[in-house]
Amino acid sequence: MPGIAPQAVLLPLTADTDLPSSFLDDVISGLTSPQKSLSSKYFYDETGDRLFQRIMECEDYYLTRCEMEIFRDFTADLAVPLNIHQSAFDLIELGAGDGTKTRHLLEYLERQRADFRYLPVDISGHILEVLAQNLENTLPSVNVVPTQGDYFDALQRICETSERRKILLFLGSNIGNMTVEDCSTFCQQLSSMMNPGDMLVTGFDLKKDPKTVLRAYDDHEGLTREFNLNLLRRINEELNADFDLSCFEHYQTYDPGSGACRSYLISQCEQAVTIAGERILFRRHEPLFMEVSRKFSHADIEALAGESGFSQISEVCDRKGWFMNAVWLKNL
Ligand code: AVJ
Repeated sequence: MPGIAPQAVLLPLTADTDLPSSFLDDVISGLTSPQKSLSSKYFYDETGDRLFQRIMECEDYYLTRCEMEIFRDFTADLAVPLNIHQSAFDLIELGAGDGTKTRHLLEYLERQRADFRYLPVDISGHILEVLAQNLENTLPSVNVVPTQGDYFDALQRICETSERRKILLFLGSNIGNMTVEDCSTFCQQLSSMMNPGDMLVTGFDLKKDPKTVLRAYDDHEGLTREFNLNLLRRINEELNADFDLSCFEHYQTYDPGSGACRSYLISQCEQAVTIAGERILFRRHEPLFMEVSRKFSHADIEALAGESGFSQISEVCDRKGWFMNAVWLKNL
């Protein structure tokens, strides 16, 4: 396996959970339901990855910069509640990506001579190779064990092979893309796989001036618009469909009460789209729901911890108070 640090051992790869057939099934089922929708988990093909990279760098999208500030400038605030000298532990990152934020924490743990392994988990084998290579070059003494695959499958395999205390990282406000129910189920499922004393660090985007939130998803450069339209292009390419991208317009909403920021593509005319032989009709101005990015209050976050079997032991925010990394301890 080229590009993997020598000390890294790749656990057996799981089956790819995103086979074209389930992609097609999900697309058809979303487009034939009364409220048409597509799943934002399909945004991230190669072009989608590149567009999201540009979104993270753009002026209007503040989330990444805020969380980076926490990891870079408040590393100790984040790390102290983790009790890093209590015992050897596995630091498991769900959806690690290229690990740019985590690097600050890893450097800190190294300096503190904590006894730990870093286990990044990602659906993308490619990004894990990039991550492992970067860490080998810059932090060669950290023991890195990448795992490719679905979060719960990967976590299951890690639990079967290690008895150590677990500290889980789930960053980037990825939790915001789940509905209220899915989010609750997800946290409970994580909790059920953890032991008392294990911890979970999650990144939450906080409720704030609604205009600031809306702007992040309706940016001046039109990147979010392109990001959404890219999924239609991907469906055309991979599922043999004929979406006319010029007949859909991006429409973003933010509801400051619930904290749901939603994106839609609005059909500009009455039209038919064919996908793998199936004809889908769109009315003029019919919305196609693409993604929810939920925003949380401090109280929302503590309540979520409580209902999922955790106690919140610490919260660290950026200077503007726009983003929070919450540290949860798995209850006895
Ligand atoms: C990667 C899920 C954190 O919801 O803020 C960015 C994805 N969508 N712009 C988010 C996204 C539109 C992003 N997350």
